[in-house]
Amino acid sequence: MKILKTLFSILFSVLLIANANASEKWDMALAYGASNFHSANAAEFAKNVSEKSGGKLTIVTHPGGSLFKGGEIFRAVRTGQAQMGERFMSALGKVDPILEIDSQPFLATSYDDAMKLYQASKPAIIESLNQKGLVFLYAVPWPAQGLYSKNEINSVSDLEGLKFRAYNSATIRIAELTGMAPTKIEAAEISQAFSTGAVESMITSPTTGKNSKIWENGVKYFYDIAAWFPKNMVVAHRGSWNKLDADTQLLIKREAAAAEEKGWMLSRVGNIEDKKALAAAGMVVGKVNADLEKHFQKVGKKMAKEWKKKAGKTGASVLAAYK
Ligand code: PCA
Repeated sequence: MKILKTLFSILFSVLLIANANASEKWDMALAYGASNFHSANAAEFAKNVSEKSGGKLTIVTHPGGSLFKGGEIFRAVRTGQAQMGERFMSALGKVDPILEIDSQPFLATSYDDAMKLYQASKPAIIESLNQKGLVFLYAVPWPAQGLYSKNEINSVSDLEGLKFRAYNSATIRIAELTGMAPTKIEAAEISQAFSTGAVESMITSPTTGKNSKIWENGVKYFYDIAAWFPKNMVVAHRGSWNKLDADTQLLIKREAAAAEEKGWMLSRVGNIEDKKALAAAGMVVGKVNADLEKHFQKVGKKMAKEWKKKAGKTGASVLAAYK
């Protein structure tokens, strides 16, 4: 009897351990608020994977920078502190210039071109991330980027000297070439930066302006420049990925493809609806005038040259594939 009891208890422990190995819990770090469409889409992706994995994998999303802030997520996933995360791709230009291709002004100015650029750059992006121990899963663009300002902007001289919130090297460069004073600030800190007067202008989507209720901080004007559609990407830590069985990996890939398709659709909707929301909140929503358009085109040309130099052979072949 005693032997039998011991045998049972050993068997029970073995089963417990096996079960623990079979069920993984992953943390997915998200920088943007839960109601942002990227975060909502990621939450749905995580839920679908968790439900369909048959208890083998549960992905828990942490929106609003609650696990890691936007600026920390890439490193956190690289080191496996988070098994999965979403990061604004073009903020990683210093890691690899190919990651900032989608923030080059006037390279892709419509969703169709943004998709073409994405397809042309995807193999190089996947390869670059692979070398850094990351598995690329999906990428979704923000709506077209526009200029926000506390004051009316009718000429380049209205922009000169303005304190400008930047989100990557490209927006810092635009500011420099325009005579503005840039500071890099994550989306989560936008409201505070405007309300304290640390900044008075920025370029971002109507979505991010809406999400940060930018009109409550004295920002009255939105000018639709629509010169690029920067993307968020979702990546996984390769070491964690390798621990999953082939079925679960396939499930994640399938759900990632579905999330990507849905995300692009949500972005298109936001590109129209979120501008309406800014106007409904009392903001003046319009286009930049011809003079400003010409200025930004000029800035774009200069930046294109600079980026080509930085991005070398890989950049050149991606541009060739795009065109
Ligand atoms: N919103 C993010 C990135 C691009 C966008 O539209 C931000 O402003 O940080």
